[in-house]
Amino acid sequence: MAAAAPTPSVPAVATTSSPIAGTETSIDAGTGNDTLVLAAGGGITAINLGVTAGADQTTGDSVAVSNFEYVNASALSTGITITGSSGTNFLTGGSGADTIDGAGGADRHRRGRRQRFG
Ligand SMILES: [Ca+2]
Repeated sequence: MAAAAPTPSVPAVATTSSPIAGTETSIDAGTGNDTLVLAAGGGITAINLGVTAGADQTTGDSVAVSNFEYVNASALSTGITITGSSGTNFLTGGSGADTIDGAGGADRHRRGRRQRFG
């Protein structure tokens, strides 16, 4: 399933199933395994997939992002912190100095210069 290319003005987030226009104030992935794809940083400094279901998973942005299981931040050149949940997470960092913590579960990690597996 290929993600549609985000438009240049899009900042923060898109899902693999439906690109986000950049004007949303909340994005709820709902049930299933969903990938949060960052087309640009949008001010996000940290992503925590382990927050309570329905809670905001991103820090530093103005969008309430919830119920994602996977993160693909490969488009970013700035370092961010990505924390997984107790379930299975696929976490992909960018070219910056990322800190990635799987936080348990059968995770897969890619890229990111600084990674802590667990
Ligand atoms: Ca947020």
